[in-house]
Amino acid sequence: MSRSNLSLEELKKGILAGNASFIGRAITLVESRKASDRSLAQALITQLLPYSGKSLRIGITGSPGVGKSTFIDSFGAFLIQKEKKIAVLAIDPSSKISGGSILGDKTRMQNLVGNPAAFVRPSPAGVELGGVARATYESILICEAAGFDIILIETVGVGQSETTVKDLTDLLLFITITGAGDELQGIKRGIMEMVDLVLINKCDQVEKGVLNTLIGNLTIALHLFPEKKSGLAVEVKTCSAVAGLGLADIYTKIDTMAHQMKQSGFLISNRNLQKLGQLKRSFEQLLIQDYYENEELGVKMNGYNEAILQDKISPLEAAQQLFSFFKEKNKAQ
Ligand SMILES: Nc1nc2c(ncn2[C@@H]2O[C@H](COP(=O)(O)OP(=O)(O)O)[C@@H](O)[C@H]2O)c(=O)[nH]1
Ligand SMILES: [Mg+2]
Repeated sequence: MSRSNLSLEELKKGILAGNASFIGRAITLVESRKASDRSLAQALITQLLPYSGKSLRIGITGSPGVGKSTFIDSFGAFLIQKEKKIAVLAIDPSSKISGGSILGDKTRMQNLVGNPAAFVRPSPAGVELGGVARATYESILICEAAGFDIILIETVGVGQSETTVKDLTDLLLFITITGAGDELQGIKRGIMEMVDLVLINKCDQVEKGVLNTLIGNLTIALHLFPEKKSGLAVEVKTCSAVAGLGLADIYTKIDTMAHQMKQSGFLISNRNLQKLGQLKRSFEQLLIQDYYENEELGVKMNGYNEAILQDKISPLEAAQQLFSFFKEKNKAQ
């Protein structure tokens, strides 16, 4: 059965029944940039919206190699033991360059791959971050309609991807290890401000004293920031994804945080803000796309290059002229 001969109704039924193959196809559909796929994808998402929203969405970030995928695998297995259904998605704008990272991640998730209570989906390769963000959001909705209780979204600590995952999730976990220097780097890159829980992984291979120093430094770093909008304090926990240490404590913490966020109304208000932010971002993206698909405008833009380089016109003035031209053109259509 190819995707094209699946009707919207069949796809929806398959997803609501939690059928992994249908969920996979639906995600492939929302990842597609073909105009015909987009309209089908949008119709599907609209149909699924009433069934969405019930999961806890957790983002997981940290530098490459700290053990994010391994943690997701062992924590996911732990959650499955607690009768939870787990979906794993990835936001990886660098996959275009690193190529093998997607496969690498899947091989680190042996507890989850093939487990009926789990669904693992690597990020689309060769798609720019804006496209990955949209596809990930729609994939979250699909997984929620399919009945997954917890959605874990892995992202590499590269550029904008952390902000993107923050905008798509209820809780952001930051994984670090001793010797990574994340106490300072994390502050510089603005991550410490965004995170809800910090995990020090690989504690199986670290001396207690070294671990305590890092916990102390991270705690000091976290205190530099004002209270979070959620009202929850950011804690530092330790774990070993490989040895399965610390998972129960982390689960209790996350469960408590989720409960508190629901009680206070923060979970809903935060998601509402995220939805409205997405409207704005999606609209901006369509505008930009429209612009770049306009050949005439591209030619006109290039026409300014020489004049700008020779300081005959300022880049800002040229932009203004291009924008006026763009607006006139759209009016004429
Ligand atoms: N000793 C130890 N090694 C770990 C632990 N977690 C992950 N690793 C190893 O760290 C490496 C990178 O892990 P991976 O999950 O791919 O990291 P990611 O890039 O953050 O997703 C792998 O070789 C893992 O086996 C841990 O808790 N203890
Ligand atoms: Mg990984």
